[in-house]
Amino acid sequence: MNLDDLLISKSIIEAFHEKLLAHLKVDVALVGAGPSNMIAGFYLARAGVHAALFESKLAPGGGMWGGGMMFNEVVIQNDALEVAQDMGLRYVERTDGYYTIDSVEATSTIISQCVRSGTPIFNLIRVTDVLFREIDGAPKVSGLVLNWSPVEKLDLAVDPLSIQAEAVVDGTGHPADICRVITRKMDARLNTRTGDVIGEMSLWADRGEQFTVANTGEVFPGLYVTGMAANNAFGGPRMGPIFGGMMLSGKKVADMLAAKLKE
Ligand code: 48F
Repeated sequence: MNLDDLLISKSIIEAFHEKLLAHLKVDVALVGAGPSNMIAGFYLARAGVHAALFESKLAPGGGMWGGGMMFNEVVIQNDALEVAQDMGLRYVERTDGYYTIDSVEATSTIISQCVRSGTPIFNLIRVTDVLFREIDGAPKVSGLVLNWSPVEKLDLAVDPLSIQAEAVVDGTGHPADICRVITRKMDARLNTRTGDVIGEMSLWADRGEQFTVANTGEVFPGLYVTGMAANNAFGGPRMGPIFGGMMLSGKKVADMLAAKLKE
């Protein structure tokens, strides 16, 4: 076979544009490809929900690759075993109810499961803003504003594009980037104690894990939080290299949205 360079370029351009056009209007737009949002993407696709995930970095995976202090293993607890099994993760039991997973295998498996389930990950795209609309007289987050990540990094004056979504999930981890857009740009109040992103507290695994799952949900009409973004928005203790809470949070937001969209 004689390879034609133009056909290689044409194939990539056509395939990417088909994928992007198919996701200009989605049920759920997920921001940030950390473990919680990728797990949400997997369960949403499994429930038949049309979703897409946008990640600013080259490699999806967020804070899962490096394990604890670069020891590339993560811990999950008993409560998250069902999610781990759904995701096809292999784990080793250490001591009563504590399991370890190779963090490279865990991250790559979760990425692959999310994409293969039907929720594509658009990497190298940064979400810089939201579409903020009044629907029946009430404000609602109705989509995302996107730009190539290098545009912001290089401070280039290039206008973004936007996509429409019934719901947006902030899974941006520690910065809770999308929640901050609401308070910074729109001067609106989140559904938190202060109306703003409260910020995370010092590490306490037990409390942090429970807090994250309990506070996963809608933080503003049309905007949901999952994973560390939920923890940060509502002001809970961080939990360190244990990932069961992230998994349960991703599943919880997917279940909530699948049920809501069915209504
Ligand atoms: O932080 P991250 O891994 O999210 P998570 O699912 O998981 C947290 C854990 O990894 C860990 C932890 C658990 O013990 O504390 O930190 O909550 O991933 C967040 C992803 O969001 C991307 C960022 O590059 C990362 O991959 N991101 C952040 N801001 C934006 C974004 C943005 N504005 N647009 C697109 N992606």
